[in-house]
Amino acid sequence: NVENRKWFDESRFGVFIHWGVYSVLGDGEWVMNNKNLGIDEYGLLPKFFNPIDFDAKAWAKLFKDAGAKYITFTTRHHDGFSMWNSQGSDYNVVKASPFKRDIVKELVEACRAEGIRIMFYYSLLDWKRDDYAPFGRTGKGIAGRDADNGAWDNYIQFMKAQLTELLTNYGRIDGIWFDGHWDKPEAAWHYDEIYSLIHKLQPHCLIGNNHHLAPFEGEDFQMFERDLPGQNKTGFGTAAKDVGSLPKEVCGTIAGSWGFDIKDRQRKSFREVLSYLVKAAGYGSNLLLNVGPMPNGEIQDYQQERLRELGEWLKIYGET
Ligand code: FUL
Repeated sequence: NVENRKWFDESRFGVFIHWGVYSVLGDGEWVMNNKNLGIDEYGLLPKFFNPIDFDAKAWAKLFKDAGAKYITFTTRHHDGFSMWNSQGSDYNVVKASPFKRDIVKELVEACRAEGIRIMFYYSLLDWKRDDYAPFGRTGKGIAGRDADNGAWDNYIQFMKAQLTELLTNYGRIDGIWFDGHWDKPEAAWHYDEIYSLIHKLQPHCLIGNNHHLAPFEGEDFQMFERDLPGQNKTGFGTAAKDVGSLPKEVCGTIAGSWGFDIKDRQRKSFREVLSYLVKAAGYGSNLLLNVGPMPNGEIQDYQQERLRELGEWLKIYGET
């Protein structure tokens, strides 16, 4: 629906937030797979996730000052840990961490109070659940999963139940940002059912999917990972032939990695992030610029600075 997409098409700037129990290790959000941590080993991380300095209002204020029109928050990344009080899985921040607070709820409320729209990142791929078997392209080295106990229908039902929670319990949500498609063949995902469920629950809710292909039926915007539309320089991008006519969104990071990485040796300068924003806009695309908050709940100073600098720039040059 073109009307529903209008705000997005005009937004130009959003903040991406990668935050989860992986942040505790300070080695990026793929650490479970990259270091082949077993289910029991990785399963200790929620016990250490206690972000006492998390202040949703301060984040929302920062995003507002940055000139962001929306945020996209990792409600559940590939590690399968839910950052809200999920009924569908006890492996969540309220039930499995000492923090016991519903982070999605706090963030949604704080951003909404600042007039910032909310989108939810949601991973299709799951490195933890047994019903996700047979394993896809990733996660094969993760010990402790029961490869014989796949129950795909069950997994799809589980995703539907979680999406229903996210789109029922948190008020108006403006988009779902799917990721992890590439782990399984397209037919596995039952997109027809999942997309229609989303639009049934919240008709205006936009759907995007990070599959690096032409948009599929039912999607509302097309995303380009770490690349400008059609420039597949990083291998995460999309070939020019696959650039469609939907509203566009380029996503990139301020740091080198998405989730908190303590080494963090690829900090982008203001000139770099600004040129990213301007180039994306030149393609008629939004920039979704990522921060990777630390396990204590703080966003690193230099990432805050980049956001504030962009906000200052947008205040002067952002209006058309
Ligand atoms: C990718 C994911 O695998 C990364 O961890 C990150 O979330 C990026 C935005 O999308 O496909």
